[in-house]
Amino acid sequence: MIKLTTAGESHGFGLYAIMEGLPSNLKIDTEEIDKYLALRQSGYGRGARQKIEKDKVQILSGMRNGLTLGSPLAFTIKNADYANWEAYMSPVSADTSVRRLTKVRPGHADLTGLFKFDQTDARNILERASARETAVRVAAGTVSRILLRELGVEIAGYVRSVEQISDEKEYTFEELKDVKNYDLFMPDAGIREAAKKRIDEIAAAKDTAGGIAEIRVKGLKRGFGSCMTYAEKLDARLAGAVMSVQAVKGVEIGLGFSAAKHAGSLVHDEIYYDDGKFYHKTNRAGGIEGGMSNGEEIVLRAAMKPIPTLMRGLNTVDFQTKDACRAATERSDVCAICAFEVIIESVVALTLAEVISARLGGDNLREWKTRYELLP
Ligand code: EPS
Repeated sequence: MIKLTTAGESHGFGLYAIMEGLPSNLKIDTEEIDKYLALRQSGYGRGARQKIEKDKVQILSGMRNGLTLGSPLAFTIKNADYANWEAYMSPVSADTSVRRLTKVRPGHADLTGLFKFDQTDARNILERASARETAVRVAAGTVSRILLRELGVEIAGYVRSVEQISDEKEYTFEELKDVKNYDLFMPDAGIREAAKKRIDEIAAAKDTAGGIAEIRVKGLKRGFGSCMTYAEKLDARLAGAVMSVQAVKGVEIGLGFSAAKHAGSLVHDEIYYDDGKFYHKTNRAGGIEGGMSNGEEIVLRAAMKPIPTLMRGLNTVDFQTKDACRAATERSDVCAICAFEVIIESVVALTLAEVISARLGGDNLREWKTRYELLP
């Protein structure tokens, strides 16, 4: 079964991952991984740290001459910023008296983490809580994406809203294919420019913005996930995985929250039969019924809260002196919604790869493909 473990601090030596359960003979193009790593660093509204980091994956084991071996795939992404931080972050000899963070930031893990891990310097909390960790999940997600593609399953996504600037149109999967060519992943030029203007205004006010990303999965056969045990339900798996991404405050599948506002006749997808096939004319369920994929496109939306490090600071209390103060800031992204979109796509891809591996259980790619093709 596919399983991912990650490690690494934001200003430590690097980020690490071990991905178990991949089939052998999967061709992995590291350039494709680097492409998604670059996309994760792109987007209107990102901050100065991204000028320092140029993320590249380095595969350390589990692969030979571009093909997986079936052994754990280990890989790393270096933190270029470590060169500036080694004196304070070295695992063996660091000066922990400087770069301390005690002006705990509302909305971050800082304050609760200090109590939970019995620390006095929130640096020891934020380094791991940081969304820098998502780089390695994007790498694992891209490996998963490559695996899914072998089965004919494809993933796309876009930014549906930035703060209150929202695109309520419904796009086809094909219409979303080029959206990542824009500096803000919104398909509609007018809405995109309005959102960028809003990001500029928010930056000028030294504030931050969140938004909503929508992810689509096309080509997944029916029956992934299970109605038989709650832990196996596909929607539960996806929602849990998406919620594990830093800054997520909400997940919707299909109509999501708006399903609660309509009568059943406007919410459920009626079933038809023609030409030897069962089908729906609508996809309000977002491709999942009874905790299982139903063969329609999976439609998932995730809401990102505004990044909690504000350049103008928020009111807080210094953990050490107990004096009221403004929260710590060094630098911050204003809006990381494009990064967020890439991360959510990656997490969805990884979760689907896990769920598919649980059902198919093959050791090599040929087995995976043969078993998948046999499914109705
Ligand atoms: C982050 C704070 C910023 C972001 C970082 C996540 O880093 P720094 O504190 O070094 O300025 O740039 O994100 C990344 C480095 C990344 O690659 O996404 C945070 O506090 O979560």
